[in-house]
Amino acid sequence: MRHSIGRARNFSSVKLALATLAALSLAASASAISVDLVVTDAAGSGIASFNGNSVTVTEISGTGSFTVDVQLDIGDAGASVAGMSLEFDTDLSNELNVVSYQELNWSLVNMMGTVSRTFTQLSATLASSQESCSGNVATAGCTEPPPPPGIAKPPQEGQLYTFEAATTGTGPDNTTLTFARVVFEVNWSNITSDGDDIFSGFFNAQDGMFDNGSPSASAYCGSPGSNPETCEGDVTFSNIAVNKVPEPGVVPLALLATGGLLLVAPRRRR
Ligand SMILES: [Ca+2]
Ligand SMILES: [Ca+2]
Ligand SMILES: [Ca+2]
Repeated sequence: MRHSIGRARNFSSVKLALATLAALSLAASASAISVDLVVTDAAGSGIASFNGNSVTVTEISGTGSFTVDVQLDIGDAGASVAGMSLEFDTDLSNELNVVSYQELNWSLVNMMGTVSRTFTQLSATLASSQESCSGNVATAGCTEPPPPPGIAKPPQEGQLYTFEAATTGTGPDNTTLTFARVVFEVNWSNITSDGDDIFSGFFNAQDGMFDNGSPSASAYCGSPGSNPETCEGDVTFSNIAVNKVPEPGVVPLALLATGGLLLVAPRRRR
């Protein structure tokens, strides 16, 4: 099911389910899960290239957008619960807008080539979402609520909080799943080559992942700086950078300057 970005919805059922499963957590048994953000497609004018964790935008304005798949690379301890979030434009630069996002189900997927396992959403949508905004500017998704007259609206980062899936039985293991899919459009005038712009992590309080441990699932832990982080290394996250191609005028101007010197030089020798 596809969603456009909107305000927070009721997610008490997600919290309850995660809390219930968290309460079952006993001994630790670690095996890594990697959350990989992968740019899988781009459309519209102005996208120069995309490759894995990066998108390069031309200097030409247009309506370019690109698709990010959130992939879970799950090890042999498996995953019975997985919840994670995305943040973007955390530097408040508003380089990106969300066009759409999806959570994806795996019902009766043939895991490991032998058994069918169900790994499905606990909630029909996200816990909450927020568009990145430039402040007191009516940009896409940023007009609700409108700022009162004469009051500046502060800029804000983008948030897509808690993509989740879970099972009450045995979840997937030794596989890579496309867990969620997000389409972003670029705001040309704001794009800069400033490092990562889209981040994956345990950013929301209800985020977390649990293995297939028997009889009770054990919690995975996040990478340093994430929440939870108490036993770092079980879950690793990746990011995406959206950059501009180098200024097209720089090289031609340099060549022109060199050519000008060459033209001037012979005259001096006369
Ligand atoms: Ca935005
Ligand atoms: Ca940025
Ligand atoms: Ca950027």
